[in-house]
Amino acid sequence: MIETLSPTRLSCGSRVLDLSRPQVMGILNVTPDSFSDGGRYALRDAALRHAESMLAAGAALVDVGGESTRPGARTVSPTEELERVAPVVEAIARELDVIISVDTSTPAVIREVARLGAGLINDVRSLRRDGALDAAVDTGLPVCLMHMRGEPGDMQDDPHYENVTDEVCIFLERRMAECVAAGIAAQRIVLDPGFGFAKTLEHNLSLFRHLEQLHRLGRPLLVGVSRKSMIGKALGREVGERLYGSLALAALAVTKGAQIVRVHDVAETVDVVRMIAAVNAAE
Ligand code: 8Y4
Repeated sequence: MIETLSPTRLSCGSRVLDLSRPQVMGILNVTPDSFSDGGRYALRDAALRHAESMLAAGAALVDVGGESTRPGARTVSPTEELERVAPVVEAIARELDVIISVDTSTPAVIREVARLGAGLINDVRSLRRDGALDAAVDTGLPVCLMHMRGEPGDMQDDPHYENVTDEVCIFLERRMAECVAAGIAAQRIVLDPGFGFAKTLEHNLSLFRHLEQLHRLGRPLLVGVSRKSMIGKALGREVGERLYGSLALAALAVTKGAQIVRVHDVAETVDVVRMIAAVNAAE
């Protein structure tokens, strides 16, 4: 069994995340595409119902995101991002007993969702946008720092690494030190190698194989691989056909000591994670 030195509890605003067993973060998309003609509250209500079903399926966190990180995705103004995310965060905080993670890089969004009851800031840009670090410091919330190079729009343009695992480790160690220097206690930090962000299939597979090395940084690890193109490429599967590949990687991530897995298919992943925890609890 992988032994990690990471603490077993993460304080997330008014709630505590128990990391003595692996936890599932459910992905909640709040991009309005399919709700544009459903009236003012259709998006919020659909998101609330989705969050409720993920909570019932065993998710400890839901990750709310209002800005697409897909290559080529349209950029969203801070106002538009806030208009998408804030009502959803407010509704979930009011209605459900779940930790709300918000996938954002935007200072105004960080500050407002903290006020509305978010429990974790999940920033794929590791708080490198102007003002984001100060905003995160002020919230007092934990943050997930993720490895990425460049921006979502250009990150897949021919990425190169000498040793991807070493370089991801060095990046996360440096970024963690910068965040600590700015006033985010190390105990508030979760780390993420950023699968699919500025990495080829070979980079993603090698990074996954050596995932244990990231435990040297002494912080809980979050892994997000659900339905990603590394599964599509390795197996030759379209996005709708990646459940089994996603579950295999969730099982492997947890076996390698990842404390949080970020997934679309919560019920299926919760069974995988609970089964592994049951075996690991045996004599
Ligand atoms: C199909 C479905 C294909 C989803 C690709 C995707 C991560 C993350 C994302 C991650 C953390 C995504 C916001 C990309 N990935 N946050 N966010 N870690 N912490 N793509 O790996 O899900 S968005």
